[in-house]
Amino acid sequence: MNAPSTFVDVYNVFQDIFRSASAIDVTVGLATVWVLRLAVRATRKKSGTKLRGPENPSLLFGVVKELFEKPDWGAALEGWSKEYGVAYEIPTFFGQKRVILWDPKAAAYVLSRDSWAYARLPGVKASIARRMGKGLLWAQGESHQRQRRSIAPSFNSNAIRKLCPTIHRTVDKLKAAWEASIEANGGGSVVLDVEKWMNFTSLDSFGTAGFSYDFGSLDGKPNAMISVLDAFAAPSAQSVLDRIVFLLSNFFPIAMRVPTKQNKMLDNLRVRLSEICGILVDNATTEKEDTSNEQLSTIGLLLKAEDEDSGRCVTREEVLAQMRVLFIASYETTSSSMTWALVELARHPDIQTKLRAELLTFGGEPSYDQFNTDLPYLDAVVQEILRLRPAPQELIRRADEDDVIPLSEPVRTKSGEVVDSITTERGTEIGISISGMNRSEAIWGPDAKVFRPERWLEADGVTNKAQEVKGHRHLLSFGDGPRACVGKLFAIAEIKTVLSVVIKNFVFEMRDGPDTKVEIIRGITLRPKVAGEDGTKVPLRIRQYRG
Ligand code: HEM
Ligand SMILES: *[C@@H]1O[C@H](CO)[C@@H](O)[C@H](O)[C@H]1NC(C)=O
Ligand SMILES: *[C@@H]1O[C@H](CO)[C@@H](O)[C@H](O)[C@H]1NC(C)=O
Ligand SMILES: CC(=O)N[C@H]1CO[C@H](CO)[C@@H](O)[C@@H]1O
Repeated sequence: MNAPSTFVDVYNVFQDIFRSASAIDVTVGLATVWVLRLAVRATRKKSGTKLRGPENPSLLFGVVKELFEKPDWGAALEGWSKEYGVAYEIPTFFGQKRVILWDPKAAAYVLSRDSWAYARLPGVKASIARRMGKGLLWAQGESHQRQRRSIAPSFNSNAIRKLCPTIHRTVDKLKAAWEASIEANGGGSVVLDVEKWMNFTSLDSFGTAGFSYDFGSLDGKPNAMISVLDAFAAPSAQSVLDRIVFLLSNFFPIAMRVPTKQNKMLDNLRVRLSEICGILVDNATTEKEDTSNEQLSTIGLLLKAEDEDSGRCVTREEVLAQMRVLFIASYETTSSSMTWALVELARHPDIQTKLRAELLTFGGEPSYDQFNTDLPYLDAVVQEILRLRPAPQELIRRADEDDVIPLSEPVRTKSGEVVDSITTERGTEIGISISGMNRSEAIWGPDAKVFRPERWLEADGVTNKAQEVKGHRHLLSFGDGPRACVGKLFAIAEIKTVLSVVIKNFVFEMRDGPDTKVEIIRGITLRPKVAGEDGTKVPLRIRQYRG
């Protein structure tokens, strides 16, 4: 899930290089720039539709610097879409360009050809290989298709239906832990860092449901897995060499092979992650032999799929690579969505009360199917969180071949011609802003930026334009096409289980009242942070609901 942060990484690297005053750094920096320019010239696109877009304010940074300094990145992209139409070009580093698609039809088209005609940026791919190995997130074309076939059954609706009770048991532990905290604090209320608790819930429920392994974070057990996963996500101290290697890898992926300090650290984390996953595989192999156990977990299904695929055997290293991908891809995304959900509900007490009323009326512990049919307001709240607060911000691809991308409405090109499709050359970079399109006024109407779950329940709440967005129920939050999130049903089941248990049993308030300012921290995902907070990022006041 490294892709969304590429922009940010590259920009940070630049800033660091230029902030350091030493002559040697500046010299090395300039030499890098020169090499990169040569590389860019060699790959610069020559034909294809010339789209309009913002002027280039800086040869080095393009508009990236400007974008990065704005708190509201999506708004800038949305502004340009109003000015230049549903497809436009923005200048990025070293005079490179990226085509921004602000169009549901075009986005659906590109994502449907994902992994064949469109691929991740080479530097991103190299960095995924370094962090996780050559698993699903890295693979492309046939290899991707094969890996996807072996993983998908572990996450289809039948599998998730069986896993739901297990997820529930994990969430019961969260409830017990919060009750104990409130009790220990005198029984009234307690202020807790919900992000930390959502991290624990995310890891423990994926461990127990997917791998029959309880990491025990909710029981207060310190565990190596959390520290490895958090270390992967943490911005690390990089040497000048690290930064240069990272920049170069976007042009020459092979640069990622240089054994810099940062790369050695990533290798080390990957090894530690593999060790932990190895234990789970060994345990699951025993489980597989026990035929009386019909509730096979994810890893059980993964290993079983390997046996039935008569042509070929999946190696242990491939299974481990898959597990590394699954843990990294599931942990922070799910945790950040659940944290956002609690924050939005704390900021909107009326919506929280309405949701609680639905849950209380329903009564018991909903099954997978009841979640889908009997709790419409819960469903709407989750959809609205995914729309307004999607974990990954954007999908970036590079065309592997020349192509023609259809548009839902015509755009005017640089030369003034009006076209209803654009021609792109091999090598063209494409950006699809999930966080922008999900909140676009052109797509969702004038209240696009408001947290309003009701829109999902009203007959005309989802506008015609939004109906054109493919993806998961008109949202791009899980991507779309052959590369769309494989774990989306799991993620939704988990978010719904957490909300159904905690909203029924507790009341959430912003510690300093409903008007508390919430900021967005950009990392691998976009996470909330209460303005002015340092350590504890999202403190919420939690008290027991007593009717
Ligand atoms: C709310 C939570 C989640 C969100 C918003 C989310 C979002 C996404 C998105 C947007 C992609 C496409 C990335 C790209 O094309 O570059 C993706 C891919 C992926 N997700 Fe998720 N995800 C979530 C939870 C999960 C969970 C729980 C799992 C684990 C089971 C998971 C496993 C994956 C995997 C393996 C891929 C790569 C699929 C492929 O390349 O074929 N995700 N996710
Ligand atoms: C939760 O997990 C994310 C991702 O690993 C990490 O960056 C963050 O610091 C964690 N938050 C807390 C409060 O531990
Ligand atoms: C291995 O699996 C068994 C159940 O199959 C479980 O009781 C045990 O805790 C697991 N041990 C480890 C180290 O995963
Ligand atoms: C979480 C997130 O990325 N939300 C963004 C959705 O898009 C709007 C702009 O349209 C941003 O302001 C939000 O930050």
